[in-house]
Amino acid sequence: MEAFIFDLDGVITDTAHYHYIAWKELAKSINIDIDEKFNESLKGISRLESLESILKLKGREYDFSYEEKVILANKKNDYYKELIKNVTPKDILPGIKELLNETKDKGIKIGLASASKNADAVLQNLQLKDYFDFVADASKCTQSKPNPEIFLMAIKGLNVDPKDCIGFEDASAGIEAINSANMYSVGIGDENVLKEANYIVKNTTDLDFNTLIKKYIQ
Ligand code: B16
Ligand code: MG
Repeated sequence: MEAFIFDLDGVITDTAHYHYIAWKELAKSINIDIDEKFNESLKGISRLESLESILKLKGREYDFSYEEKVILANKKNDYYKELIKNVTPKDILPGIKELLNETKDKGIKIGLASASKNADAVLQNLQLKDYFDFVADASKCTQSKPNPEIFLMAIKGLNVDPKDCIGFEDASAGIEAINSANMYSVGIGDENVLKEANYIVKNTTDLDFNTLIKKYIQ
């Protein structure tokens, strides 16, 4: 085993709620209402694609030029950046710190493959930055998950063989990306949603280092 590569939102911490508040505020400014159920469909999806999806709710996707959409997406990001100032180490999902410690102790590299351009700031606020040997830069990524690009960037940055890596995701598009990158995939969440994963756990508390290795070598 050479490396563990993690998604951020929904795996390391739950920033989905902050994304939701920020999108809700932005949507309200253009008279669209979104609910928490709809927010589920935005998980793992890039900023501009999320905006498209919100506009499509009301058939408004052709009402705005590309430049106007960029302005709206930036506005959402300004709200979001304000909200993530509240993120502290208390927001690390249960079991993650233990897993990161054990992974480091065993000399396994740790990487991040998040679609979020704010990933670095979130890791800083969680005080987890030092655990990561490589953080893939979402701003240099041209293809969203389920395309494997962001995971392939992490694999390259860590200088490892994908077959010797485990990828962790909470979104089905992310599991698809891990599988396409030829890594072993671990899904965290609903088994009906994450059915393509090689191994699925309900919660981050179920991520036990020895079990993960056992499952991987089976
Ligand atoms: P940003 P992940 C994803 O993070 C979020 O799940 C998704 O809701 C968000 O739109 C996306 O990052 C882009 O984030 O606007 O901060 O660049 O799950 O890939 O860690
Ligand atoms: Mg995620």
